[in-house]
Amino acid sequence: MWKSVVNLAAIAATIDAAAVDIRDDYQGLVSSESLRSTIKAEALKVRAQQLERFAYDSPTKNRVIGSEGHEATVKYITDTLSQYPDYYNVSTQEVPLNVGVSANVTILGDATDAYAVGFAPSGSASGNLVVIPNLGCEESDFPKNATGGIFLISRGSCVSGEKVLAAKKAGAEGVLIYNNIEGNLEGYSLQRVPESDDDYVPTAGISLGYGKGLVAVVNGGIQVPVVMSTTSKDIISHNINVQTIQGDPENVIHVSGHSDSVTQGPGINDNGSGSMSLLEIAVQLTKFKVKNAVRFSWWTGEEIGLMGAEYYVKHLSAAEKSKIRLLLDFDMMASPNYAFQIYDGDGSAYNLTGAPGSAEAEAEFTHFFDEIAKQNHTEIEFDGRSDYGPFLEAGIAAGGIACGAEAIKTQEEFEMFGGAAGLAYDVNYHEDGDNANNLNYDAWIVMTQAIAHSTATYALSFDSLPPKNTTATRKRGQAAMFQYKQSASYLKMI
Ligand SMILES: *[C@@H]1O[C@H](CO)[C@@H](O)[C@H](O)[C@H]1NC(C)=O
Ligand SMILES: *[C@@H]1O[C@H](CO)[C@@H](O)[C@H](O)[C@H]1NC(C)=O
Ligand SMILES: *[C@@H]1O[C@H](CO)[C@@H](O)[C@H](O)[C@H]1NC(C)=O
Ligand SMILES: *[C@@H]1O[C@H](CO)[C@@H](O)[C@H](O)[C@H]1NC(C)=O
Ligand SMILES: *[C@@H]1O[C@H](CO)[C@@H](O)[C@H](O)[C@H]1NC(C)=O
Ligand SMILES: *[C@@H]1O[C@H](CO)[C@@H](O)[C@H](O)[C@H]1NC(C)=O
Ligand SMILES: CC(=O)N[C@H]1CO[C@H](CO)[C@@H](O)[C@@H]1O
Repeated sequence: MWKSVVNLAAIAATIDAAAVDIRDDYQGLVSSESLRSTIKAEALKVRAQQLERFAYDSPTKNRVIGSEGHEATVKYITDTLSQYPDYYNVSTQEVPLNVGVSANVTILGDATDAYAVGFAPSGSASGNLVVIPNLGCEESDFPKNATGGIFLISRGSCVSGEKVLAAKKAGAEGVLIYNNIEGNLEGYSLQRVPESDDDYVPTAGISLGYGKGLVAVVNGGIQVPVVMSTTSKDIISHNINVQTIQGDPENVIHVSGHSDSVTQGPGINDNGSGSMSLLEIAVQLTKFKVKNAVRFSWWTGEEIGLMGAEYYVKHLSAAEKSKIRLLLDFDMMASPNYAFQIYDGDGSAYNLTGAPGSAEAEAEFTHFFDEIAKQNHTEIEFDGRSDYGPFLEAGIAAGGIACGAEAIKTQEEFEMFGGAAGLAYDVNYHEDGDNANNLNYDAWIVMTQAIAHSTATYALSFDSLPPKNTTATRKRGQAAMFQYKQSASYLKMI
């Protein structure tokens, strides 16, 4: 709350410099304890419910990129922080994206249920079906002598975009991707190859059952003619970047989450919880002075392949990259069957490390859980699976925490955190049940306190991090990304 002032004109002259000093609840220089004390479960709940309304008010009932629910989310965050013009510089960055609209596929003369794959262009293709063995991740899976045709490939093991690029190279006119688990591919966010230009052929998705049936028919020696047309559209989506006007802009603590959901549900834990933790912390931070500049970002297009973060990092100059001392990324913060997981930035658990500073970030979160929250914690692979991936690859130190997605809680974790062993951390992961009622608010408040702790700690000082060193870190990030691409968690995402 701002103090009401009698003489607005008189105060206006000085308000710029003194703005933060006249808040009723202004509390001076930030500290971990003071910022943590401003975090209230009730406020988080209100924000989660707000996001859920955006999703449910949207015709598509989600907050996927290009939807009204996502646009409303972006507007809500920017409007909220634009209320502090003396404290934050709020800007949005246009991110051009391609999303699937519709696909019509006729097989053996019959129209079939098929879904447009967002990364592929609008277009038509026809030809006989060519079954690609294995999973189409190796060049050797593809025929050397194909002259056109619609290639049928199973989802799985590598990014769908890689398969389609390889198919095109091998002469495909179009591609049908069938699911590798039960069900059709409606609402899946099959991923493009990061950084590649959109040079794909028309691609549509079909169900596992239908795909397997077609494999059997073609392998039985029957020619299967396919006629397909797909529509996708270019949209402009937005990253939100907000930076404190105070604080040293040459030494930035960068705190981020993502603003979009998948198609299947409102996306309140994944990953509305992380983005609302950030928003609440950004609002509360306005009560305090900082020494280092604090930047908050909400990325778009995470769910279709880290598009927003990738775009952001790609457009950062070397000088801008070197200002970011540490990137902290927060995604699912309120999983119902949670575990407190810290990114293994020192590689002690999974043998993957990031730029110098990543190990220290892990140690800071460990300190928080051990000494402040007095909670158990585990480590998760520092594999680039979320928006910190592009930063890792660019040699920027990174860290973060998570509460668990679709993986199963072990007996040992059950003993550490309670909940249920043998069940997913979040049974609603990427489903319509991922709403405000299914959040674990106890976990969420601890996680948000952890974000507040790290934000305040680095807003005060980077003394605990190694000095800036912009050389020779990129390799490590790239090694991590390479290893990541063979990891089980990656295989589930594509
Ligand atoms: C605010 O941010 C924009 C975009 O990053 C930048 O161009 C501009 O210079 C910033 N303004 C201030 C006052 O820092
Ligand atoms: C294409 O190559 C495969 C093996 O490489 C061969 O079995 C097949 O007969 C060839 N097809 C044509 C049309 O040449
Ligand atoms: C698919 O068919 C529907 C109904 O005929 C039509 O409205 C839509 O534009 C078609 N889409 C494509 C990609 O051809
Ligand atoms: C860790 O990874 C490095 C390089 O990727 C490898 O040389 C080393 O053997 C690994 N260590 C363990 C314990 O797996
Ligand atoms: C931490 O885990 C141990 C089991 O490994 C359990 O006995 C203890 O109660 C847990 N502590 C908290 C604070 O949950
Ligand atoms: C920067 O890092 C590289 C590799 O980790 C190291 O060889 C080099 O000595 C470091 N430079 C400075 C100034 O610390
Ligand atoms: C696609 C997806 O699941 N997005 C992210 C949601 O949050 C989890 C946990 O942090 C990430 O692992 C996911 O990548």
